[in-house]
Amino acid sequence: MRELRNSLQNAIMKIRGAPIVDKELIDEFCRDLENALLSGDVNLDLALSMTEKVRERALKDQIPLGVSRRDYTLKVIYDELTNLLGKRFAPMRLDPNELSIVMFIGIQGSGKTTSIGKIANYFQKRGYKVGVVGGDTFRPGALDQLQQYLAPINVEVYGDVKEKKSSKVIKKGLNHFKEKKNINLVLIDTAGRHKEEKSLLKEMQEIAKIAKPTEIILVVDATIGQQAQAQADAFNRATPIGSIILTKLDGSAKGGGAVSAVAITGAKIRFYGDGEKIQDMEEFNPTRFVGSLLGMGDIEGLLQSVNEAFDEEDTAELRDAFKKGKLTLRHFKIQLESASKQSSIGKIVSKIPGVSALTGKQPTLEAEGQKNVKRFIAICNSMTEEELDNARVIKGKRIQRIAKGSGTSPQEVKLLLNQFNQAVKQLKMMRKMRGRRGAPPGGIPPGLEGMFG
Ligand SMILES: Nc1nc2c(ncn2[C@@H]2O[C@H](COP(=O)(O)OP(=O)(O)O)[C@@H](O)[C@H]2O)c(=O)[nH]1
Ligand SMILES: [Mg+2]
Repeated sequence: MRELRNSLQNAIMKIRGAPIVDKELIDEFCRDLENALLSGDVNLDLALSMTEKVRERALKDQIPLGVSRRDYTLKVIYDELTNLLGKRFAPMRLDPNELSIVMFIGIQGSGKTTSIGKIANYFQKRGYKVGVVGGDTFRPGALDQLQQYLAPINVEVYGDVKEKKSSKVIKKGLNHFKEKKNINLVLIDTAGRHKEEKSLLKEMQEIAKIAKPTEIILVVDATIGQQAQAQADAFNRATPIGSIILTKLDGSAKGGGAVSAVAITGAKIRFYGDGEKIQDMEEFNPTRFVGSLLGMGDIEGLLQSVNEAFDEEDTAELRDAFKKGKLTLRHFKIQLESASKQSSIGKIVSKIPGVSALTGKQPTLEAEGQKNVKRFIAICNSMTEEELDNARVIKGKRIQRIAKGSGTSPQEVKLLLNQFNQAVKQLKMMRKMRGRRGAPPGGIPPGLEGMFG
């Protein structure tokens, strides 16, 4: 995973660091992205179609007002990677008031025993009383390994070295913990002397008959890359109560292949292992997983600001105004209102020069900025329809009246008008600079992008 992470992050750095995000840069980025995915063992078709989608969306989507093409492109990459690696977050939910029985299957060496320790630790931390049944009677030393691994967290392991039949040990172990009343989660380790899916599923059915598990977890070694798909697919079709743990995502160059391959089968990936220690397991949350893959710690903030901009109903109207070069105070008011709704006003509003001057430029002055925004909205609200449509009629007495009506000062009204006039000028200049070159269909006219950061 490290290589995939590094190459993705390198590609993204180019976008983050570039002064202008244009078609050329997006093309270059998409080539890098494709290479990164392919060297991360992601299936060829998946990698190609994902890259194509990123290119399409980054170039042709309507970019919401107030969002830069850079941020929007980053969001698109993020969206499409999340799609690729599994949209669904399927946390494991057990009923603490009932006895839950979770059975682990998987081929030998896939990481069952290790994962049992990790799951035991995970649920113990969440208040569960956990017991483990050592059902691997095949491998010598299997019980020892289990006991040693779980000793530090004080989880009892039931086993019987003299009993050679796995089903018998499991039956006895379950009875043992059922009698102990205080246990509410039993994890069952199994042997995995299989080479292929068929015998794996057969064993699953046999033990399931005895144990009647709440959930069956297939443990898959991610270093097998795309081959994980066949296992996950067969398993996913065989049992409705099945989920998956992917192991060894720490070391493997093929981790991306395994995750994407399992994701397309629609199987629920619950956790992934990223180390040998008992703490080395994470919930598989595609959103967070992709965030860490892209090294975008601030991804939540970025998504939020883009989504907030998307929510803005008046975006289309504003976009139209910019396109036609006809900005009115009405648009200014819409922008102020949207600014007042946004959480990090400094960050967002500062992208629009005319408005940012009104709200205070420094993000640290957020509270101050919010107050100012409210005053300027009040000013707009005290204007007549005619004034909102045509700012030029606002002079002398009218300024006095608006100030009075809004509980502000004539200076503030003038400040608002000044900023508005400057924004209009800026808009005209930008349009002139771009000449008559057309705007992309539906998008922000290229010359105006500077207004949005
Ligand atoms: N690096 C790494 N090693 C792991 C992980 N999970 C399991 N292993 C190692 O893989 C080997 C096989 O694991 P084990 O739990 O015994 O597999 P089992 O045969 O399915 O029970 C052991 O050496 C584990 O330490 C993981 O997430 N990361
Ligand atoms: Mg084992």
